Amino acid sequence: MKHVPVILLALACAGAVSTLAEATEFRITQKGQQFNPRVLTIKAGDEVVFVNDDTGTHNVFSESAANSFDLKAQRPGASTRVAFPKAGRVDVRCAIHPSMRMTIEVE
Ligand SMILES: [Cu+2]
Repeated sequence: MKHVPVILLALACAGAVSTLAEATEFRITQKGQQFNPRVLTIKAGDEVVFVNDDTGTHNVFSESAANSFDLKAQRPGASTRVAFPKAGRVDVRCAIHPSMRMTIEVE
């Protein structure tokens, strides 16, 4: 009888990748001068990788004091990991393109 490794199946089916520290890693892309997804709910301690899939530079930053960050100039193809240690709503913007907006709810 064949034994299926259940834990591996569970990891393969999850939409996000768990790390050893129990933090979950999410991914937000920037393409066509839009964030995808536009709304994301995560837990305090989780991490988000911001990926620039566009042809131009972006400058992602947080407008919220709860989790403040500024990725500065992020070139096409670059990805940057950000940790979100505190609960609260985080409004994410691009300093170069004011129409780029998204929200991360940190629970
Ligand atoms: Cu931008």
